Parts: sequence; C-alpha cells; structure tokens
Amino acid sequence: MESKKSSPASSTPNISPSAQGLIQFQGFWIPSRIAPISSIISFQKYFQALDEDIIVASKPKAGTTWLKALVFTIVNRYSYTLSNTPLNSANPHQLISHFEIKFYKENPNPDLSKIPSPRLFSTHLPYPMLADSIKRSNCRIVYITRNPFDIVVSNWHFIRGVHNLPNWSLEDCFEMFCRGEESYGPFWDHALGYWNMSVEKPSNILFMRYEELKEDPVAQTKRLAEFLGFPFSIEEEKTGVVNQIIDFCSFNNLKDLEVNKTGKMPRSIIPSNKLFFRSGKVGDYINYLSPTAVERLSNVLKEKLSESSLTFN
Ligand code: PAP
Repeated sequence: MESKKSSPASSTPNISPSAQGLIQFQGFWIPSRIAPISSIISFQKYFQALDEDIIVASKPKAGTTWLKALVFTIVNRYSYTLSNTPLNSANPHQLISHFEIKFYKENPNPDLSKIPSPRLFSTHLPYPMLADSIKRSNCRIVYITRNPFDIVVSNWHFIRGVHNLPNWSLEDCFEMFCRGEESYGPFWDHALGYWNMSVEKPSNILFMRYEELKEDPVAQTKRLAEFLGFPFSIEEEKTGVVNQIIDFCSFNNLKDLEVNKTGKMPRSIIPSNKLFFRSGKVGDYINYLSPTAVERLSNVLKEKLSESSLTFN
C-alpha cells in the first residue's frame, strides 16, 4: 500500500499483534494491556444488567468520546446545567466507564448496585461477547460506528501514542486492519453483530453513525434522546436546548476544556486525554490513504458484508 502522508521511510514496518498486546479471544482481537482477558471473563460471569441500564458500545475511534458526552448530557440535563456539568472537569470516559477497561479490571466482581439509575456503562466488546444478562434484559445499547477508512487513520495515530510506537508504519497498521487484526477487530464482525441486533430489537439497540451525527446533529441528537427515554420537550426544542447540548459536546468545545488539553485519567495507560481529540473530521483519511488502499479495503468490506444489508461508503 502506498500511503500519502505516512511515517518516515526508516519506520518499523511490521509490528506483530502481540507488540500491541493483541490477543485473539472468542473470535476477536482484544488489546489485552488495556482490556485484560480476565476482566472480560469476570464481566461475562458477574455483570447483572438492569432494564434501566444504558450502554454505549463502539469500536475504538468510531466516536465513543463524543457519544458519551452526548449521552451523559442528555440523561443528566435536569441535574446539571452546561456550566456545572462534570464534563467541564472530567473526560467523558471517566463519566461513562468501560466494563472491561475499568470496572472489571479494577475488581473482578465490583458492587455496581449503588450507581444511581439509569446506570451508564460503556464497552468496546462486540455483541457476542456481552454478558448474557445484558442480552436477556431490556436495557438500552447505543452503538456508534464510523467509516473504517477514518477509523484506521485515527487508530494509527492513537496506538502510536499509547504504545509508544512512533515509527509504526501506516502501511502495517492498514494491512493488519484488512486482516481483522486490530483492537476489537475484525471491524466488519464487530459492526455486524450490533447491526443485526439493532434490526432484531430496535427498541433495545440503536445503531448510529459518526458521519450522520456530523451531518445532521439536531436530528441525530433528538433520535438519541428519544431512544434513551429522555426525549426533548417542545419547550426545550423552542428554547434551543438541543443546540446548546450539541455545541457543548462539539469537538472544538470538548477539545479546548483544560481537562482534555492537559488532563490524564487516573490509573489509565492512556498518557493524555488529548489523544482522544485529534482532528474530528469526516474523510480525513484522504490525506493518508492512497486510492489503491481505499479500493483494497472497500473490496474486503464488500466481501465480508456481502450477505448483509449493512454498508459503508
Ligand atoms: P476511543 O474509542 O478511544 O474513545 P473515539 O472517541 O471513539 O476513541 O474516537 C476518537 C475520534 O473521535 C478521533 O477522531 P480523529 O482521530 O479522526 O480526529 C477524535 O478526534 C474524534 N472525536 C472526539 N471527540 C469528538 C467530538 N466531540 N466530535 C467529533 N469527533 C470527536
């Protein structure tokens, strides 16, 4: 693959999955330094879902941080104003934490019963790996996905920062992605699991796309609020509450908050919160991937999704 703006010629061309701590488990590649297999097993064994629970699900780099900010703000808008919301001093990942990266990593069987309802959780795990209690319950799952070309580029920047692999080549990252060897990959199996369930159980699983949220934030934010069971009233719409929430959760606003410019989450291996905010654009991949590479991944997707109604542009 030729990349347009790739790493230097002296780059480390091949980084094995294990150099990033990737381990294949239950059919997916798990970044085990961030999400230990033991924490996934504990989550599957012990987590007891409640019908009121809300779970933000995604593959890394699909728009998780943005979606968490929106979900937290929508659900808590009667408790906090935008000037005193905890989002002003905490990264969205601290307010909606991952099962496998936080709760079950810190304690194999944490007491989650004291968390006020609705409990807000998140996960990067694919649908088949969720605890059975989630699948049996009536809880709500919001899944966000994004065009995989932007995900590859975003992930390449992120992984180099997190694992201190400054010379890892985009070519190698891209090839691994096409083989499905990337965090929580294969991408297509991850998206398909949630897509199929969103078709089967639309009142329990909402399937969102980063690009649609960018293109029509008002319609998508209203759709999200309705799904979560916290719809906007006519009065709120009239007084501009929807737009205020969208502006607060926008890339530029969140990126410029001190906590996201200079902060770091306690006990996290992510060295800085600013790694969650890079360019925040749709189609940035065009500056990195050659037309040949784009065609190659498009063909992989076409083949992998050939029996599904799910498509990516
Ligand atoms: P994570 O899964 O590691 O939390 P995630 O939040 O899903 O990452 O994705 C980060 C991407 O979302 C980054 O994209 P980029 O590398 O292409 O720039 C990041 O910039 C973007 N992002 C973060 N917050 C927002 C936001 N509020 N609005 C739009 N994009 C955002």
